[in-house]
Amino acid sequence: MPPAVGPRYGQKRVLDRAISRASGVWFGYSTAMKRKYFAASVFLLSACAESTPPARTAENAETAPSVAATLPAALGKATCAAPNLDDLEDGDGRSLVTDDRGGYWYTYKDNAGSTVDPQGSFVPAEGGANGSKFAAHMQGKTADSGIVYVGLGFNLTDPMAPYDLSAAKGFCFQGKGKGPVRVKLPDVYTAPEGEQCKQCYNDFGVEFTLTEEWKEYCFDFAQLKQQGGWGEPKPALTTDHVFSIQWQVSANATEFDVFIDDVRLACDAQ
Ligand SMILES: [Ca+2]
Ligand SMILES: [Ca+2]
Repeated sequence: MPPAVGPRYGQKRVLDRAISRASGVWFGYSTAMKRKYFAASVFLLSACAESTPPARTAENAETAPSVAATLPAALGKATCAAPNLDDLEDGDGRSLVTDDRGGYWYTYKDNAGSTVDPQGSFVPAEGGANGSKFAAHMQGKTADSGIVYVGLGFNLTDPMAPYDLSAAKGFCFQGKGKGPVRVKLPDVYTAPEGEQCKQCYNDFGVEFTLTEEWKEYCFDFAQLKQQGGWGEPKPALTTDHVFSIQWQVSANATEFDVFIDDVRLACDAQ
């Protein structure tokens, strides 16, 4: 099933947290000395943590894994003859199997106390767009403080691999519910699975606000931006090496109720 998809803290942040926990033992030592002593254990801690929060500074880039020299090959290529990514109508947790696609839906969340339902195995919810039977759904509440994130998404392929969406100009989906949402597309330069980024998870995306009624949202790939102030800035989404599509809520203390349906590629001919 799906790999870890959440963002991570910077190592310094984790380090300082570990130092803080052990402060009673460290009386008389400078913070710099404590950081140095803790470095090895914190490296292990950050390497093993499945959903540690995002790197928001560049100061510890030199401690991150080395960058791979070449991009991994795309597993498949979308065509505009088969633009549908998923309509959930078969009632299972796998996106539409066509053009080498067919990755699985999942939800994910931080370790700061946010809640999300469903969690674990994904089952489509009843009540889809345009009178259809099923949609993808998540609901819950984000934690009051800390760096929070919850999300719903699917990988384009299974096993998870880069996939070529460059035949399309963008994508569309139906959405309804409650909450500020960022739809984002982890690509080969922003997802750790691409083996290119040292400070990953600042994916190209765009914010929108859901309404109570179903509505179609369409975005060109060229509209998608990274967030400012963290991660590794890139000029644009690498449309021929995309891993996933995710709908994420990142505001603190926010109740969310997100329904997504009829996810498809948008092509010039449409
Ligand atoms: Ca399915
Ligand atoms: Ca549906």
